[in-house]
Amino acid sequence: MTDHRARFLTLALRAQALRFGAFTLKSGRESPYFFNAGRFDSGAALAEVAACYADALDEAGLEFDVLFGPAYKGIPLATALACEFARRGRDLPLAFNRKEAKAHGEGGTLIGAPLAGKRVLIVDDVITAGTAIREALGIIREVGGIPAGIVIALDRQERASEAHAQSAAQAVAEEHALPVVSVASLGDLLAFAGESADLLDHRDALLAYRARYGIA
Ligand code: OMP
Repeated sequence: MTDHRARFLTLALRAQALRFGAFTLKSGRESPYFFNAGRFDSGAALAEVAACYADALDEAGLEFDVLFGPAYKGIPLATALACEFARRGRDLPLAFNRKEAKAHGEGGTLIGAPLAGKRVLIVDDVITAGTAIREALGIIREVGGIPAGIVIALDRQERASEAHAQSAAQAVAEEHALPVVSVASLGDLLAFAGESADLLDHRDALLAYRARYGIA
């Protein structure tokens, strides 16, 4: 496992951003694990997670002009990533949206750098069925932005429905001809669980869940 994957999983477990038990997902599925990026709730944790995103992006070699963080969880992640790129000598414009349009002041739903004509990288937390990412693609295209790729912390590698053979991330990548980069995936978490005594107890539940909803 490459370094940023193991670093990210170690951090996520330490921050309790990755938890095990019984969780109902947005899709209605009952999952034995849940990733809550809201638990990266300190400057140090966000800086560390942003470095993992930046390393994953460097490895993938994606090209983009501006970062876009979808509300809400994408906002601190994209912001921290912009700070990490600046620390590495690359000052990138940053934008994000609000969920409800504002009728006064500057108005609208977009905040930050203009997206029109720019290659936009979406920075988000997790893909399960792909609904949140599709919404973000719609917002970017509406204002003339050019989606250039998607980076997420965790790819849960789930099929959007029984009828699909591909994972939701693969389907989004194919449908929109876009690269989807994840810092880590369910497969990485399983490999990691195989090496960690603390996670061994959860491994069977994760494997059963993957057998039911995951890609082959
Ligand atoms: P999709 O829109 O189905 O891809 O799911 C992504 C969204 O699900 C995230 O933005 C979260 O709101 C939520 N989610 C998590 O945050 N962590 C998980 O481990 C799983 C989900 C989920 O409900 O699928």
